[in-house]
Amino acid sequence: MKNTEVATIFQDIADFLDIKGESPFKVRAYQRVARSIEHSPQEVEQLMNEGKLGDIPGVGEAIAKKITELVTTGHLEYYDKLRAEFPPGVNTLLDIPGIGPRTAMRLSTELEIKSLEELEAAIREGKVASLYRMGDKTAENILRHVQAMRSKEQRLPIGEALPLVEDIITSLGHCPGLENLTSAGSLRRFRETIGDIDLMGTAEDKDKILEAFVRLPQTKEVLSCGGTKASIITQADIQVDLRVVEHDCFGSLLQYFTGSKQHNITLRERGHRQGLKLSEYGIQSRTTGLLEKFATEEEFYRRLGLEFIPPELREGQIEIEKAEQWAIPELIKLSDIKGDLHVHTNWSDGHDSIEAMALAARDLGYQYLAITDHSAGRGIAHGLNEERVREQIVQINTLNQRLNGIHLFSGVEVDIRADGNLDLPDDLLRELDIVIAGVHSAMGQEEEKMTRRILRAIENPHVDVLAHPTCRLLGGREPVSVDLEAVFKAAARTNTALEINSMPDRLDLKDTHVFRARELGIKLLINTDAHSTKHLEYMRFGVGVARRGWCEARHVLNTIPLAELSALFTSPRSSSA
Ligand code: DGT
Ligand code: CA
Ligand code: CA
Repeated sequence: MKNTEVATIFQDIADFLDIKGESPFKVRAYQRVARSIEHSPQEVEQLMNEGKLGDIPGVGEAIAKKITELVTTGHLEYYDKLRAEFPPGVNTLLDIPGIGPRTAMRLSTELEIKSLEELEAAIREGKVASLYRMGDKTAENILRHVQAMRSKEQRLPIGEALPLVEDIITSLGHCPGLENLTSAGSLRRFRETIGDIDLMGTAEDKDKILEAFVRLPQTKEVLSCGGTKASIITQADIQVDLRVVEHDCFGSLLQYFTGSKQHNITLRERGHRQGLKLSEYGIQSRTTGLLEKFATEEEFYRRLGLEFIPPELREGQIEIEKAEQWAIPELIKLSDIKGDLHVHTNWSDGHDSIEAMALAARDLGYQYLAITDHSAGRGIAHGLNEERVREQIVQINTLNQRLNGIHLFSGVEVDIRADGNLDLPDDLLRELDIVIAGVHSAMGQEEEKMTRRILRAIENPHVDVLAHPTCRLLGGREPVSVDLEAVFKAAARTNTALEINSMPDRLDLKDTHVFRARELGIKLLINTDAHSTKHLEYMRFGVGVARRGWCEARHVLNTIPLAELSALFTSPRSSSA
């Protein structure tokens, strides 16, 4: 639980007690605790673990007990009981961030609002703003929180969010005077799903840019516009915030709003120990009050004695420690990828011919492409049987003689049957350059059975790669139950590569899995699993996941040049490294 959340609970308690007419001393005691927690440079959880809650001003034994209960269980009985004394409508409104007991009471008693919908309607009708001492600003603020709550409920997969943002960036790119337009937040960090989209830019005339932004064809609804920021809801029902500032403070703005929140908190605590106060405006000396501005993130991090940290690593894990030691790895880039080793053609369930796929791959600057159509397993339409695989090998050889600038590897995506057997015989698999094995059916197996099944496939010496290891579909299918650690160990032992599948709804392995696999020294492949020439462009999503998993080019097999890879494929797997 974060300090702000804990502080909010104690502020709410103060308000409840006040509404109930309790002694002002008691009310003020809770207010004081709320404020000290909010401004504490250290997380209360950490203080609690160190037995130092008493160090927080205003915290005595009784409050320390309440904090401990709250932080360890996520609940506070005393608070729940207080809440229960108030009508249910009040409690519904209380769940909206930015609405405390006082406002909730007023909305409930003066306007008889009991639900989110009623609240939103009342705001739109101007009823909330016309309440005594409420006003437009407060009402607008509440509306923003209500809408933020809604959009938090549905996170957009990055595969949908990224093109949307690129569209907006292209449209806005025509605005004269707007520079440095870039995304921040979870999108820039390349998280697999995006809550809302944060854009940053610099300009002299901010108003003009913000007005152009809210008038974009993508805009469905304008939430706010003015000062340095505008917020819209797009046609795709996702919120986009644009912030525009002057050049000289762009670095700290971008850094702050790229987050993650945890990264920023850790950074801020570190700054605090250095006598510095970090914010979106810059870095302020806590002794002199002097504010330094930063035009770039590089300068911002350097001022803190840190190496630049790529956004994909900013999750508040080990990145700050590594940056202190100047040991941030050179992450893999899309341009490091020399070929795609998992694609389908119209021989199985793909749309395009082998040749069309080859030419599209060449256009992307690749040196090689592996054709890996499906085997004729259960539940796979148009899978290839033994005979068709042999025919395809012949065709690939012919094409290789004719095509310049791209080499085709012959391969297959062989189905791992429910019992762990493969769909095609070993003597055929031996003839192929690359064999990818994957689960495509019986996904509901219990963990032990699924793990045994996958291990069995990995143990087969002809299997070079395990495809989409967890089979999850983002927003569609939960991952299969499998002991991934056992799979990783087996992959490491047998020198089987694991795939990062770049299909935007798969992204499988995911970032944290990639991190672990890389730690264990497992070879990774970034493939698209393309079923058409267009899909080959999904490679960037897999590269993003690999970067979040701290991968350098050397961790990824399909960054090596054709000659080296060919040599790998012709030697037996045990000696390939
Ligand atoms: P999302 O939108 O849920 O996918 O995730 P983010 O990371 O884009 O989060 P968002 O849009 O709420 O805020 C953007 C960044 O702004 C966030 O990553 C870090 C910064 N930020 C927002 N709220 C706070 C805060 O309360 N404290 C700190 N230190 N940073 C914050
Ligand atoms: Ca965001
Ligand atoms: Ca945001």
